[in-house]
Amino acid sequence: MASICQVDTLIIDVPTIRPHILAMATMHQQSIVIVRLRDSDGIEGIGEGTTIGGLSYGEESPESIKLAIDTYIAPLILNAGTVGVSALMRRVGKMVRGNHIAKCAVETALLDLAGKRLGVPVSELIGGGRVRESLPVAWTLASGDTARDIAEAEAMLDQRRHRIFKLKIGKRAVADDVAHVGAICRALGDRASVRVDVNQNWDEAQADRGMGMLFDVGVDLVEQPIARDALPAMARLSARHTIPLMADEALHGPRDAFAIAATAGARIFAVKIAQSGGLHAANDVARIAEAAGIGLYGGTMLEAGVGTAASAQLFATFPSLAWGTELFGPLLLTEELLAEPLAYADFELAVPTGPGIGVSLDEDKVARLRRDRTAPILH
Ligand code: MUC
Ligand code: MG
Repeated sequence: MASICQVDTLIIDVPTIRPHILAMATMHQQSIVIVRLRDSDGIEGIGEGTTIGGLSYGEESPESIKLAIDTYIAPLILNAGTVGVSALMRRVGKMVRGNHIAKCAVETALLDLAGKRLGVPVSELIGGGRVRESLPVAWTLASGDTARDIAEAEAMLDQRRHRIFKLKIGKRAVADDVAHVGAICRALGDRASVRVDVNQNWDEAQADRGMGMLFDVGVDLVEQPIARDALPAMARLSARHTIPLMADEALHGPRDAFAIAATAGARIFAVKIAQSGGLHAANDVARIAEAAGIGLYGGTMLEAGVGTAASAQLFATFPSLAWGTELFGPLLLTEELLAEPLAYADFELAVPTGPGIGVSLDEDKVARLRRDRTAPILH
């Protein structure tokens, strides 16, 4: 039986197409951790672990993701068989606490390899199998400027690329944020769905006021308005407001999903493979949501092509995906890292159909952009 005989990791820094302004950080670049596995038959599996804004979004950084894999996870999977990915990741989970993004990157690479060996896409290896071939994709307006955001949204509508827009707020006073969002809602009218993400930056009183005002200007949902561990306050806000609250940072896998569902803390879950700790854990989050009558949204950590393809493989198995996805990460970057870019058309992303996660890296790009390269590339 084939076994894993090589585990490599590398970090790639790619500038964003414009500054991406979130409540806790302004991104000028994205740092992508790539994992490559090779088995004893020479077959490769690839995975990605990516976070947002260094350590400002969560407890893992690009550097800690790489270190956790190199030092602690790689020795646990070296010489393991190439099938039984779920059982292998359970063993890893017993030896490595937390580090969900690192685990997701490794699990993705294991699933990619398993899918290639079996000749099937990863969507056939998880959940109940693939039920959709394309996914609606939102775009985030986060330039910090109302007129520029409206122009960006109009361009996306013209190109038929996005008709769902997520606005990053929470940095300015509540009334200023609502004025910004209201102007965008008025400009787009019923041509688009407008949502907001506060990235935990309000307290309960601000959230109460903000959610009421955002409902009045026509916003469709409010993502993570308050701190991720403020579950009683999330439940009070969900009970008080018609506008649905979507959990994001509060959701670090099935246990959080169960706690939020049990306390009616959110009406929508942003399911993220990285934050959940891998595709299987994210699938469990989705199953809990379904059982509780909570709507599903396919979230992102602004991954590049590998992580985005892996997320798409999982979201393609969700029977219901009422709120669409935000799998636009590669489009925010100035460099395409895939040999064949993902296909976005008619407001949707086509789920790759090839074996594994269905994408491969542009090796020249990776060699040129990897952080640890020692020699300049000669053109
Ligand atoms: C987040 O908090 O949801 C997703 C889209 C985006 O622009 O930022 C991310 C992070
Ligand atoms: Mg969010």
